[in-house]
Amino acid sequence: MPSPSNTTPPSRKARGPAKTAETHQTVEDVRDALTTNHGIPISDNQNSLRAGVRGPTLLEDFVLREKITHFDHERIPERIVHARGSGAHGYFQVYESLADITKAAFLQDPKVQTEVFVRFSTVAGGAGSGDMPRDVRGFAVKFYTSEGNYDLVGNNIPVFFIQDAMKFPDLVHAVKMEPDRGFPQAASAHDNFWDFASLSPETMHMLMWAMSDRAIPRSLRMIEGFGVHTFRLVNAKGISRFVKFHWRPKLGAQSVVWDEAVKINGADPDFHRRDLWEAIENGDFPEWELGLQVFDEKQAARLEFDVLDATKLIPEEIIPLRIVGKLVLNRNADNFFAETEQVAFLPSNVPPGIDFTNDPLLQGRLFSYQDTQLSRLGGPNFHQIPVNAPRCPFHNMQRDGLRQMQVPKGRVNYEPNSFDVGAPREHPTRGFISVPEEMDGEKIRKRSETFADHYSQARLFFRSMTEPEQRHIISAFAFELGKVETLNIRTRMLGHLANIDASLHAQVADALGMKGQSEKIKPAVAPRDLPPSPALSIIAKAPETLAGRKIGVLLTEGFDGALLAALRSSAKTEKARLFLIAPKVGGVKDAGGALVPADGALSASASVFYDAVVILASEAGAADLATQAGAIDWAANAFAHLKVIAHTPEAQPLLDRANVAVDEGIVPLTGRKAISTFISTAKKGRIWEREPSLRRPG
Ligand code: HDE
Repeated sequence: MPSPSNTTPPSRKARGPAKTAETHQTVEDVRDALTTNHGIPISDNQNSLRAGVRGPTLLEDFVLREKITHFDHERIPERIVHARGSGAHGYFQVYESLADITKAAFLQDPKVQTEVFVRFSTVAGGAGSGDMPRDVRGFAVKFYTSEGNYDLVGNNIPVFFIQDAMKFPDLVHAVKMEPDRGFPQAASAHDNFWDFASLSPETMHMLMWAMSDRAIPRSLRMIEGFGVHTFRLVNAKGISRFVKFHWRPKLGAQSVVWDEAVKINGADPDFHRRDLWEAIENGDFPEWELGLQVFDEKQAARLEFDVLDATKLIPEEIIPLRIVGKLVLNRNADNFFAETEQVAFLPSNVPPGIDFTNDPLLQGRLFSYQDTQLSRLGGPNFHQIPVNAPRCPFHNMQRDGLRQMQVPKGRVNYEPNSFDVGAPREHPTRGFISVPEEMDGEKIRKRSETFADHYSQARLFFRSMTEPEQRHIISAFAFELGKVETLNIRTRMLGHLANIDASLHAQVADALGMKGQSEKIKPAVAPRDLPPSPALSIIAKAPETLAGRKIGVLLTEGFDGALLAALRSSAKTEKARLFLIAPKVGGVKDAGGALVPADGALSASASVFYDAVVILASEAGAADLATQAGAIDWAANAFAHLKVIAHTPEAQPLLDRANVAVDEGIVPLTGRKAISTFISTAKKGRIWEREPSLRRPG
């Protein structure tokens, strides 16, 4: 019998990995080596440890186990709402001291730039959903001020669906995928949502906004933002005033048309995220101005509505905006997960000088956001994650807990104490002091009667829109309700629309083929006719500009290089970006034989991505494109989406195949002034007059 020692293989000299066909990238200096999370250098990152080259993998392989275990836990719970988001860093700066209205340190000195992190989001879809559903956009700003973090967690719509936090879980359950079937994802066009909405008349005003172009923005750089609730500002004398916060994009607010949104979601689900990232990467830093509507108790009492009701707005025509500063986003996140995913916004984060009101929706939010981070970010120390940590010193007697990253020193973890003279203590004057407000009243579950008018501002909104915007609202209702299978829900919603506006109601009923079927809904308070607020329209106040916009230029073999050069220089002057598209990504040769590489192939560069398009085709090139369905769709979509189209006369066969009819927005590139005609037409935006001939609601 062999002795036991004979069964053990002779001890072997440790040796490096046996290199086979796979790629091994190595370093000379062990200090540069890949390591485990505990610092042990790794010799082979391609192969697990196995018993023989074709044998089973060994449990002993701590390198593999650590790598896979970490990977298995890479995802954290996504936000229950606003899961899909895009973020960036930047700064905020006031134009002048706001000491008259607030003592907040970051609003005192126009020389001070306060670091910010901003996260934009959709509400209903999961983290991996597309960027272009019909939905509200979140606009959350974290200001890292010298007196602690201030989080202004707003939306791109100035009102909200509900008036009381009690209803939020129901609202969110209703809009998200239906629980038995798991669809639809990121869409309000389904029975549960409209069932809830039609049974909650307080949603009516917000529904008008959600069905408007506001819910399908062209770019995150082109949305307005709103704090929604009424807040308070408090100055050094302790005088408190009410305030509504507004963000106004420097590029102007702009939206896409619905058919475009549907197609963008398929062609590039990251359309908004990419657009924001590319703009910042290219140095086109998006910018917003902060506007304040400041008013006192007396003015509040004179308003038509209760300022504590988040389903109401204050028209700018009644209390104008005071523009006080600018927000600039100038740096993309270094790491999406570490920053954009882990950022935690808390409406309860306010520095001295800013305070809350008794808006019952806001009051609920003050609890909810802190609470949700406990499960999302794994414990009470999420404020230590770099993107969440204040930039100013922070210290207190809170200790321990999951994910404690700090090592607090010393014996003292309580207060008051006599052991540590340097320990942090209260500051009676600079510390946060809530505005003293007298309270009386019964402890009661009841909504104030002053919240009960659910239709007048919905009507005001509809009547403040331009004709194209009204058409879009009608189409959106027709589309969404058209997807509702339960007849009762449709008839109930039509009943609400009748209370909002007779022509809106008639047109939606017609588009649904449901004339005469509306349920009669008795309003709690009869709707009133209020003066329209033109400031609520996007189209009426759209700036004539191509700044920050993208022009798609379709080139064919033998195109006119001089025209492209002229176009390039005009686009540069206008601060627009050109995107060159060719049948193949390798590019095409111009008439002079010079190769021009394309930015994208035609099949990957749908015309929905561009604000205006140009077709620089040679005769042979156009003849070829006119046989291709992809090219015909490209031109037909640009036309259907009301875009300005410039084209060389040679491109006519393609335009004919695409049924492009001549109007003000079709600019032939003939003669010396043609490029400037194209630019000045494209600056006006879409050709709204074209729309009625192309589609009707339904
Ligand atoms: Fe939110 N909301 N919300 N919300 N909300 C969240 O917080 C909540 C409301 C808004 O980019 C959650 O960290 C309640 C109004 C934005 O990270 C959660 C109520 C407005 C974001 C939450 C509201 C908002 C959120 C989910 C009714 C506009 C994304 C994850 C009382 C003024 C912030 C999280 C980001 C996120 C609760 C209503 C804006 C669950 C209970 C009104 C922009 O805490």
